[in-house]
Amino acid sequence: MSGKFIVIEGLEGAGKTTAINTVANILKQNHITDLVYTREPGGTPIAEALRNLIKNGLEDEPLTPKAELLMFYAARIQLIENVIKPALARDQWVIGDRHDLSTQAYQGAGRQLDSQFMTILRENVLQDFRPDLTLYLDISPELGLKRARTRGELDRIELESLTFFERIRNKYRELAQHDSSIITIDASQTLEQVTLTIEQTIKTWLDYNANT
Ligand code: Z5A
Repeated sequence: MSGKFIVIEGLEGAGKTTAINTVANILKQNHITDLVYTREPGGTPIAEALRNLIKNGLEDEPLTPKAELLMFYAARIQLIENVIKPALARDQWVIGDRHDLSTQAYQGAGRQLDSQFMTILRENVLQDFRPDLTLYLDISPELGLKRARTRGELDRIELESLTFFERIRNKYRELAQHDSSIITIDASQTLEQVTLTIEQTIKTWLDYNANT
């Protein structure tokens, strides 16, 4: 099989880190060993600098929602052109911690940015570049934030209200329902159950792709 781009998505505390390791293990068991890991925002020097700005802000200057959106796309296109596309061209497999679905959910629904503006920006920046598969880890904001808080201090986005995260979750679910390349995983289950579900999902997907 040629290189593929698999993305893990979900609210904070959904268990993306564990899911990434599970996906990598299954791929390796299937002799797909040349893996590249990405995270968004980030993954190149410029994108990492943008990540720091997005997460922590700078001095007291308010970051406007539109500026935040543009920074996510600036970071994303640096990553796509300089890391993801070259890796796929070398037939490596890329496992991404978040991608554009996050922007649709967080900036589109969370920040409630104009959908026409978002579509135009996405089409112009990404053109037809899309992940081959996205695993969306579905969890309530209450449970996700509870898990995330065990790790310590919250960043600028994590300090948003519960209704902000509820809008994001609803958007994720809506987008997943209408896109067959997005598979929803119930992330409220125990770690063992989530791991098992992801293993089965990836195996089925690999079998399907090997036979088409
Ligand atoms: N953002 C955006 O707004 N727009 C965009 O376009 C993009 C991103 C790309 C990135 O922050 C922020 O940017 C994020 C979205 C926004 N902001 N928020 N809020 P980040 O990269 O620093 O954080 P994150 O992506 O949200 O990752 P995370 O907080 O590390 O979440 P996670 O990776 O899903 O969580 P985890 O570390 O795997 O799990 C959390 C804890 O729960 C950990 O102790 C686990 O052991 C535990 N856990 C995991 N699964 C389970 C189960 N099943 N049961 C019990 N305990 C579990």
